[in-house]
Amino acid sequence: MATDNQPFFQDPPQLTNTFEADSALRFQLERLFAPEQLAEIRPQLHELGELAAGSLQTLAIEAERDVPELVQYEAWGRRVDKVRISPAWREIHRIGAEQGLMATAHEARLGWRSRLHQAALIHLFGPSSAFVSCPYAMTDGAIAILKRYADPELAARPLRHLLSRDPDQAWTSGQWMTEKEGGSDVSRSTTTARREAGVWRLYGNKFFVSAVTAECALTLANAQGTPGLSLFFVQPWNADGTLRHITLRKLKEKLGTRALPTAEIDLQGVEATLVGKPGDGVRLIATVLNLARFHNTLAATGIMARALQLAKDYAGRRVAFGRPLIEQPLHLETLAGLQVEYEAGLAIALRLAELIGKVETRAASPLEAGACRLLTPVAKLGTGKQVVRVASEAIEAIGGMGYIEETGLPRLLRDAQVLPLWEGTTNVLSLDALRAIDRQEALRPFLEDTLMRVAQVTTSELDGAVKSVRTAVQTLGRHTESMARGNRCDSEAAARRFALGLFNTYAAALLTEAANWEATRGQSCRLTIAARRWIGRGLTDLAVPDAQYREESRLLL
Ligand code: UCC
Repeated sequence: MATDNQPFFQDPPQLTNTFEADSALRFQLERLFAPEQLAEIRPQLHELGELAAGSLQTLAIEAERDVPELVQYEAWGRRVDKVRISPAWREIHRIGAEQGLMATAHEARLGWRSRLHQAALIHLFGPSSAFVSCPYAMTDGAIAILKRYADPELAARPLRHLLSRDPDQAWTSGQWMTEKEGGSDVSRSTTTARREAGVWRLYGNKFFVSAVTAECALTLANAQGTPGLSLFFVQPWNADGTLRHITLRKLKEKLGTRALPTAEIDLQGVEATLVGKPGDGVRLIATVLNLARFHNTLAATGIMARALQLAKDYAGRRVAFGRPLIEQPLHLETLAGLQVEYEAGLAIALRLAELIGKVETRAASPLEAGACRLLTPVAKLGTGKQVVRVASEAIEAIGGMGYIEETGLPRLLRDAQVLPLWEGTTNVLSLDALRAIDRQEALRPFLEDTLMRVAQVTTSELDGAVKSVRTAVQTLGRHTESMARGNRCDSEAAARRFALGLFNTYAAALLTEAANWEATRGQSCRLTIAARRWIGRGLTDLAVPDAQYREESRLLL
């Protein structure tokens, strides 16, 4: 309170070690790792949490202030197409390499749990990385593709760089997929690959090159003489920072991710190497898409954690109507609701990490492999929606000052908004869930895995939760059967509700499983509360917009 001599200044929200402040993350890791494994990785998680609250965050703020600049012509009139990048952005890359954000997953020192380890690192790194996390998302996919499908001799050098923990050696990879004609419908791509003097050369335009400064990229093109799109590997940059047979049309002005140099480029004969079989490009790039969607999920959980950390900290510092916000009943309930959202999203993200790790190390059962295929779009679309809600509510929880840049909250909301659309919008992902069900028969394993999460629950306080999960699984199963008998338009029109039903139900099963683990160890009942509240909101809303309903929708519009 202000006195005559001392004016009032509000304490701003403070960031402290983001790992130690994240009780949800620490709880889940304790549950999912063997104690000796957790003891091994804990010091690194602590260190990254410290960096994320300190010097890494300072670099991210600097990178956002000093945004990338396209230098199209040099002083003497020559076209150079260079991208000037902030030193802070480069430094964040160096920290990413030193932390082994890619190497951790692919060296697989902890077997399939290495993906979990990596997930925790990306979750902590993301919100203080000025979206350097984006090139890492694409790099992860490129590594997987090069390992699996490229000629080993060709792949050896890029893989060495992409996996390097040495910041002077480390590369990242881009993924150039979107064209003017095709963002979601990639089959409309017009880029061509021509065979010239024994090498492939690419011609066309790529409209959303998310991180143009990456040292290499995977891209799709129509290869001469082959139907369908083919996958190519490109190294676009010369050592002097100029582009090889590529011109840079512009850097995009985006709502968020402002430090990230996203470009439109013209391919004018850049040399490329075919990866895999000609015409197999879309099927191959699905591996990259799926890993990028996993990273998108972690970007969402990272931002949710950060927004909540700031909102909770502030609620303890800000006094209104005679007491701190955290003691105001409605404010408390609002924050608790956001915490439940976050706990659910995090549980799903970490389960996806487990499943991906198992599939990659061939430790997955067929059931787990099927569940992984369907959980990937479901996790991405569900957390993509959550993060915008949570970031927006966190701003509101801080009030007018939450709307002010210095608190760091506006950047979180801007950045959050890319997550429901990057690498597939909510609707595209909902249709991918249908694709996984139709083509890979992924529903049965997904639902069985959901039931298995609650099969071992022994705590009687969780009986209601278990029952709700089982009922929701039955409802989802019945819905799918009736959709299979109905017409395609109906199931597509209902796909988003259905996918969100899968998300809600799977999250409920995971929270219940975790609550049981917590209860059997005699710990607090935090997760029981989270599971009950998550389920209390309702798990499925599967009303099918049939032909008449859609006609009414047309009238509405
Ligand atoms: O544009 C973008 C930038 C936005 C803003 C960027 C700002 C920068 C900030 C970044 C911050 C991080 S993002 C790009 C958005 N576009 C996409 O994500 C693409 C969305 N479209 C899809 O996901 C489509 O479903 C396609 C392209 C994957 C497939 O479409 P098609 O042409 O209909 O293909 P098909 O016939 O359905 O699938 C071809 C094959 C099939 O294999 P088979 O024939 O063996 O069954 C499919 O089963 O690929 C298989 N397949 C998959 N397999 C398709 N998708 C998958 C999958 N997800 N997993 C496994």
